[in-house]
Amino acid sequence: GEAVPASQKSSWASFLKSIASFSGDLSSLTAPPFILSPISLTEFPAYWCERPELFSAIADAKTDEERSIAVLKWFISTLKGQYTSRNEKLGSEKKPLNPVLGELFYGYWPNDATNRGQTNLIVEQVSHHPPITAYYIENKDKGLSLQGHNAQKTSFSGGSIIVRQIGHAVLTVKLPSGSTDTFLITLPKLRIDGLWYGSPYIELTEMSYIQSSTGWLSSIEYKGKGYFSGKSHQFKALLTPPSSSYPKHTFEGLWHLTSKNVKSGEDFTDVTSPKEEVTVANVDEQGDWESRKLWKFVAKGIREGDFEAASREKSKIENEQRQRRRDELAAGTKWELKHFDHIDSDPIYEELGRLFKANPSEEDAYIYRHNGPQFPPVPVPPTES
Ligand code: 0T9
Repeated sequence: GEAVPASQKSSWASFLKSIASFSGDLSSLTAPPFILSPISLTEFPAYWCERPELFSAIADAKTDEERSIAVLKWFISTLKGQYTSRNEKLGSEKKPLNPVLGELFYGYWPNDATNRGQTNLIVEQVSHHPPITAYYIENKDKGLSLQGHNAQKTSFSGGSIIVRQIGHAVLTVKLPSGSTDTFLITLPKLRIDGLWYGSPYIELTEMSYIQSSTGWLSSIEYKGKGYFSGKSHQFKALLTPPSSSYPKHTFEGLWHLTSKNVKSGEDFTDVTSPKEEVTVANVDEQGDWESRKLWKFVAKGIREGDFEAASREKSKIENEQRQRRRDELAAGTKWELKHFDHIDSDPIYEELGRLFKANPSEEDAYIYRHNGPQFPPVPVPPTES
């Protein structure tokens, strides 16, 4: 492989062997330095809102149909960030830092002159083994919230890592009438290709769904190279009206570039312009459990190529965690989550999932306790006149 540094070829080969003969939690496997990312998985929920104007536009839709289209447009426009941004930023998909139990990530996107409202992000690592990340994203000004959690089941097939995403997201839209439109969002399956050459990248496969409580349903199909147009990162989404079996709208294109409304020929999504990264407090102002503070020295080691320092600092964190678990066991106490309550079965998932025969038919959830930090209120910049 060309992307693998000569000195790490044998360690990459043995890493690939270990993932091939392994199923379960990949995050705990030790990988060679060149493939390590200095960013923790707790930062990933920020990908949901890096186009804040598309998120806030959901609140401005006039009808149930328009709202479902706006949700689909926002969702498709997040995929580039979620699944290809590490390739752009770090050169390839890389192994993220494996969050510790209780790790936190806070951030926000400020309001602006268009009055899109401020959007806040609260993330907590609610399980270490298996890794589970819970998040809550809220634009109070617009009456929008997104609550979800993420876990993965991985396997190895035909030289690729197959990742089934466990978890879902629930988007709640407060309508001017006082009622709400609730959307259940399921997550696509991933295939991680390019492993052999040491330059992993993600392709999406199979289907995901967005079911509105008004009855509108988006069914999104993902295809990569070798299908349909032969290009990478293709999708086709059908939007079906309440209790109908025929789609009214079809959207098609490349989720990392542009797409179109097939019938009208109008442009649908376009993510070729820069996205807006989440605003996060300086590391020095962060609490000890906040991701960038917690991983500061590990991340520094990885960024500067000082992998001995990185692994020393990582061991410190892991030993401290092991000691905590031992102390809890001895004291008969257990770790308390800070921002979320766990429920065994999510009634929204069950109710909306039934409408499109979601598989599985039940999922658990983490419900936000509305006890997040105070985010700095950001003054709206004056409009030019
Ligand atoms: C939720 C996303 C998820 C998290 C990541 C599979 C993966 C961990 C989970 C699913 C986000 O909304 C979207 C994007 C990327 C996913 C990660 C890609 C990845 O490789 C890791 C796994 C755990 C690995 O690190 C595998 C080993 C690595 C050497 C391959 C690059």
